[in-house]
Amino acid sequence: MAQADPAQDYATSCAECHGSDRLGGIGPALIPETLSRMRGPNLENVIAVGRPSTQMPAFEDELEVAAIAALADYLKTPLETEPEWTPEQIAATREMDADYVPADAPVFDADPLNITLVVETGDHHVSVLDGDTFEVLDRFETPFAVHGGPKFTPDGRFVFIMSRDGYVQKYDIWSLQQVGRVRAGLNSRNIAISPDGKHLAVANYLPMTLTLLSTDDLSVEKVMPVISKTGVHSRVSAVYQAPQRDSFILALKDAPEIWEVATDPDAPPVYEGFIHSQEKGMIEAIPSSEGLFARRRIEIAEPLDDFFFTDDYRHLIGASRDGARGVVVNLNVGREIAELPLPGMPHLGSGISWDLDGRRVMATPHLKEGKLSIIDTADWSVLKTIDTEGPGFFLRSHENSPYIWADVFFGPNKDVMHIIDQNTLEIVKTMRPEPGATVAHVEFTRDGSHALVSVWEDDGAVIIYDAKTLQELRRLPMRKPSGKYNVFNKITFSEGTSH
Ligand code: DHE
Repeated sequence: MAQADPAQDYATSCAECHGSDRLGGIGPALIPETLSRMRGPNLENVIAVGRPSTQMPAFEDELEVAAIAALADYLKTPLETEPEWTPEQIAATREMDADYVPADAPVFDADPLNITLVVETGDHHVSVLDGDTFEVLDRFETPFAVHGGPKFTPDGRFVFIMSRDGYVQKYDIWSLQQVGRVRAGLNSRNIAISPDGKHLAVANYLPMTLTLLSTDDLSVEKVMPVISKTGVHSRVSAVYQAPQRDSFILALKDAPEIWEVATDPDAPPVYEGFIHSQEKGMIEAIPSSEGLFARRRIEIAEPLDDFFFTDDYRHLIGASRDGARGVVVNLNVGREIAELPLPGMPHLGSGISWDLDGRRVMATPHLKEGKLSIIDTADWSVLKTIDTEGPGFFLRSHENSPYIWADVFFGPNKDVMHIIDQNTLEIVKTMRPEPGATVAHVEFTRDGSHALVSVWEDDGAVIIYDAKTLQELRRLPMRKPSGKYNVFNKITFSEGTSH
């Protein structure tokens, strides 16, 4: 039997759609950074039988089983050198839709602030739902494999959506039309919008950069290489908007630093570096350039990611590398101030906060253990640990709801949704709306009267619940719906949602 030659097979069968450099073309990038995240059918199976309802054909008639296995292994090998993705290359991918016409007013009767977007990962679309009638006003195609929350302009009119291959799509909710697209990175994590809605930051793994785009026309404003003070190049795990600070906060995957990037053109000097003086809390700072996109480094003991921020954005909790601790950083003084035990890999980015007996508390699920931790943000103690039927991924609540909705995402009970009373911290109901299916991620309508839950399967659905009685009202069929995002809850930074 002939020896398999995966590089040749790639060039013959894959390169035309996925790029000769494996960085994507009309098909997605085929690199380990993307493929290790691939869930569902495995890679060999996709090569053999293709992907239904996409342009990915089946290769089982052309390639032998051993050749398919060798090709799958080849795709999982890292690229030999880190590819460049310069501002010029980014700019060359920018496509603004010629037939886009900005509407003077919403082209529908629904409340534009009660629109909810549903990301349907089954066939890479977003459904635009009227949050009152649950009618689908539009269903548009997204780039392949959207990840993280779409980000809305402060007036709620435009939304930006990012794919793991680094594409950013701009969509006009009033006109129900795509405005344009650009590829801001080659493998990206998430996006954040500046408080004034003018700048969009894209956190990249490949290359190790932060791309800053103008939200107006998706043009490149700046590409910041991410290099630590000691010269370590780092991937950016995530970027977050810090509204009160008028900045972006960056989690660095490979370097013991947190970066703060100013989004206010009139920002006072932010600081290039810090020298800790002996006196507690005092810092000597070395000023860097002033204003827009000036960068400040906060040095920490080890890389942290998956941030939860307090409401005033003075503090963040990040997850430690060993997945056993939460580390609290005071962003004002720029140093770690506390640690708390959170074994089982806390998923702090899904954290939500509320008032409990006069205390400001937050809750976080854990990705490796079936429990939720409730934390007092005044003294950073763990108030309570709630046992659930398995590890969860997302939490949601709303100012007008007394309940926390907590999914179980992994394991045999992935069809479970727990309802927890915010005051007693007890599970008051455990639902199994679609036995055997993954049931996850909740979003509320603007007024908190309804909760929307995803049946995260290819022939899935969004289930609409009465958020008070917890009764199911309707099911909207959807293709593997994942996250759902209500415009009002997002632009007002509702305490019951992650940001
Ligand atoms: Fe996510 C948000 C990181 C795997 C679906 N995810 C986020 C955010 C981060 C993050 C930093 C916040 C960004 C934002 O919204 O701006 N996610 C990670 C990981 O590190 C992790 C564990 C591994 C990885 O593959 O990168 C991971 N995430 C997943 C999935 O496997 C999920 C379930 C399916 C998928 O789409 O890949 C998934 N992540 C989501 C969703 C959000 C998200 C739906 C937005 C939640 C929201 O309500 O805002």
